[in-house]
Amino acid sequence: MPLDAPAFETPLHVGRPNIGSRERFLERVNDILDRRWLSNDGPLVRELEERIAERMGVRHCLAMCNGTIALEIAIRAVGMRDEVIVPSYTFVATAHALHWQGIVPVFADIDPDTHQIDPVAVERMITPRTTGILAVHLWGRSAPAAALEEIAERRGLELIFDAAHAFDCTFAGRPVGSHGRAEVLSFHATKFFNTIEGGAVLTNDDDLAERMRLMRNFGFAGEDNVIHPGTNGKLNEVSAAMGLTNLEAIEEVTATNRENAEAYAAVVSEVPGLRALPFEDSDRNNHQYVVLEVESGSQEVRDAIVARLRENNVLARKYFWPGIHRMQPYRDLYPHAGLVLPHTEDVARRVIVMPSGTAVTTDDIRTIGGILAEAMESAQ
Ligand code: T4K
Repeated sequence: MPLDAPAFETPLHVGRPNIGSRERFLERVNDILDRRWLSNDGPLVRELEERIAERMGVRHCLAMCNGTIALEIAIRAVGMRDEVIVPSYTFVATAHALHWQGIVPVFADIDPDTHQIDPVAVERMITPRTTGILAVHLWGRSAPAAALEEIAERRGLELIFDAAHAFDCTFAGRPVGSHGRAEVLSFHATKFFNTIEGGAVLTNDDDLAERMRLMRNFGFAGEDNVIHPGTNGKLNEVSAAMGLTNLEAIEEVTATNRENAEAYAAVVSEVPGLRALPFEDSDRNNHQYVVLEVESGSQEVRDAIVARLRENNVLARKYFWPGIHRMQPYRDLYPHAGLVLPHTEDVARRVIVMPSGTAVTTDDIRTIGGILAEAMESAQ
């Protein structure tokens, strides 16, 4: 092999889809074609909703066409308006969902150790216009739910969670679905569990569930009877077929992810200056996101490592750099936001998210460990 050949011939991606049995998926698609029922509250969507609600121990699971629309519907359904507090260190969809609903996202800083929104910072950002908090269980790790619930209760604010990364997770014994008024999942192709595109809102609130059920189907309460303003948030049957098939494989995916996370932690422990974000052992986690940090916080070193990985076809990502507050639609709204978001800025500079999932093996990770060690040495 020539010296400059990449370590991997085929690229290793972050977010390579985890896919269950091809045969079961195709069987289900055949059934869909026979039934000629492709969307609008189809039988597979209903089955998927029931299975997810049962697994998460929640009264209602409302499947949606994607996580972003699910967020928008939840935000509207709980009555958020004016200003809502949200982390800047998350995927841009979290803030876009508010902005798209005419709400001003007000960014609160994070805890640098956990990367989760900091309740003290949340409290600091509350103004007379604040109507709610949209927290994120980033990386499938727990947002400080109990502290946020206490603030929301005391200050009379709505609280919902973006749980896009947290499918099948349990935090301090509480499954996702039980925090705040509602929790929103993404089933995008890149997620631990996917329906190609898709998402859901989980809630134990019957009235809220009913409102969201109307909202996702144009407000229809039966043929010719529209009783609520609504949009099209429906999941289709082929996506539900993918979901049901992938649901049958999630124990396997979790086991693989966990093995990969442990393999990364082991190789990274041999590389001075790098660390892996740990998991809480008391929580059930899907281990989908393997998050490394450059301890010095040097963006140059982080970028050099990512570049070296990519030369070797290891397509690591700088999620969620540079922070939403530095992205064009929000930068102009908050030119000085960086001053109140020091930990967001610091963490965004140091993080590298590594490829994992069922397309990556522990042998691959050993090879990646070698690349990381060499890249770190030459970057310093
Ligand atoms: N809230 C949070 C906290 C989120 O992370 C997200 C989505 C949302 C809300 C919104 O949920 P959705 O509306 O998406 O359901 C990707 C995903 O598109 C996005 O869903 C996800 N978060 C985000 C973390 O990652 P990009 O812009 O990084 O996508 P892209 O095209 O660069 O692909 C990511 C990687 O996945 C690449 O390495 C390629 C690989 N990939 C992707 C697809 C679609 C594959 O290997 N196969 C595929 O089929 O946003």
